[in-house]
Amino acid sequence: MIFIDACKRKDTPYTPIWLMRQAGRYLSEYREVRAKAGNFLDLCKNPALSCEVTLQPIDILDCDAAILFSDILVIPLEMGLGLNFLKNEGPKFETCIRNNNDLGILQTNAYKKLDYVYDTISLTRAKLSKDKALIGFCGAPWTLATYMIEGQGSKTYTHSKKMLYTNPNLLRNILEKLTNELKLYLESQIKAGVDAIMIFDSWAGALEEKAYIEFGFNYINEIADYIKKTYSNIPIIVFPKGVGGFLDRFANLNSNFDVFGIDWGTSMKNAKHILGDKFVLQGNLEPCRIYDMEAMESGIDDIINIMGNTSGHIFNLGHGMLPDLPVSNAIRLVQLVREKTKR
Ligand code: 1CP
Repeated sequence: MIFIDACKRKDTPYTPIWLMRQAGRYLSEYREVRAKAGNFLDLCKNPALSCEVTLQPIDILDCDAAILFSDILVIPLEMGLGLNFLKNEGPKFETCIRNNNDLGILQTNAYKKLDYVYDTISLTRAKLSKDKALIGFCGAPWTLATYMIEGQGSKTYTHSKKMLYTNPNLLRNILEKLTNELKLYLESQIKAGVDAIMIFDSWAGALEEKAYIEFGFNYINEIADYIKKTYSNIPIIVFPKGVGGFLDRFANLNSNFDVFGIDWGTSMKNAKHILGDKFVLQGNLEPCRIYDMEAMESGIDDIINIMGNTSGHIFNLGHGMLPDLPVSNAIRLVQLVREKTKR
C-alpha cells in the first residue's frame, strides 16, 4: 500500500493523497445514503451504510486511503453523555461535565459498546481494494474533553479553560478516563482491520504552549506508546490543529508516532525545517482553495515545491472538506497531485 509505505518514509511511485472529511455532505451520494439512514448518528450506527459512505471517496476521487466513516464523538456518547446532532447547529450533548460530582456520570468500557464501528471496519476492509489503506481514528483526549465540558462545539472553550486553571485535577481526571478508553478503542479498531490510526486534536490551538503539552500532547503520547508496544507496524498520524506557533517543542519531545498532520494555518516550509526529519508530514492545502481551480493548482504547486516529490510527505488538506466544495475540483485535485509528484 502506497499510503502505508509513505507513512514509513519508504519510496513510493508518487506522493499519496487523501482528504480529511473526504466522506461527507459535499457528495450527493453521501447525502442520499444519510437520508436512507435517517440521520447522521443512525448512519454511524449502521455498518452496511457506513461502509458504503467510507468507500464513496475511493470510487469517486480515487484517494489512496479510505477513512472509517464514524465520528470522534461516539466515545463521549457511549460514556453516557447522550448526543444529538441538530440540523445546522452541530453536536449537542444532553449532559456535560462541569464539576467533581459530574465525574460520576462517566461510564467506563465505552469501547465495548462500539461494535457498530468494528463491524464497519471489517466490512470495509473486506471490500476495499488491497492497495488502498483503511485509516481508523479517534479524537484526542483534549478535543473530546472540550465537547464533554462545553456540551457542544465552541469558539472560546471558556468552560474547558476555566477548569484547566481553576480545577486542573478535575480536567486531568476526565483526560485520564478518556485516555484509558481511547487506548482500548484504537486497539479494537486495529483488531477489526484498520491499517493505520489517526488521532484528531482539532482544538489543540485553543491552548497556550505549556498547557497544551501538559493537558493535550502528553495524553496523545501515552496512547501512541500503548499502541506501538503491541502494534509497532501500524502507523500513527497525529493532527494537532493550531500549534504552528510552537512546532519546535514537538521536535524535542520524545514521541512514538510516525506522521505529523500540518494544518493550513501553519507554514509547510517551517514544518519541514523543524519537524521534517523526525516525522513524515501530512498536509496542508487550504480547503477553500478547492472553490477555484486556479487557486487550487497554485496551492498544490506551493506545497509540492516545498516538500519535493520524494518520500516524507502525504498530501492532504489543512483541515476538512467543506459541505459546498465542488466535487469536480476535488477529483482534479487527486489527479493533479498524482501527476505532479510522479517519480
Ligand atoms: O451529515 C452530517 O450532517 C454530519 C456531518 C459530519 C460528518 C460527515 C459530522 C458531524 N461528522 C462527520 C464524519 C467524520 N467526522 C469523520 C469521517 C468522515 C471523513 O473524514 O471522511 C471524521 C474523521 C470526523 C472527525 C471529527 N468529528 C472531528 C475531527 C476532525 C475535524 O474536522 O476537525 C471533529 C472535531 C468532529 C466533531 C463533529 N462532528 C460533526 C460536526 C459538525 C463536528 C464539528 C462540530 C464543531 O465544529 O464543533
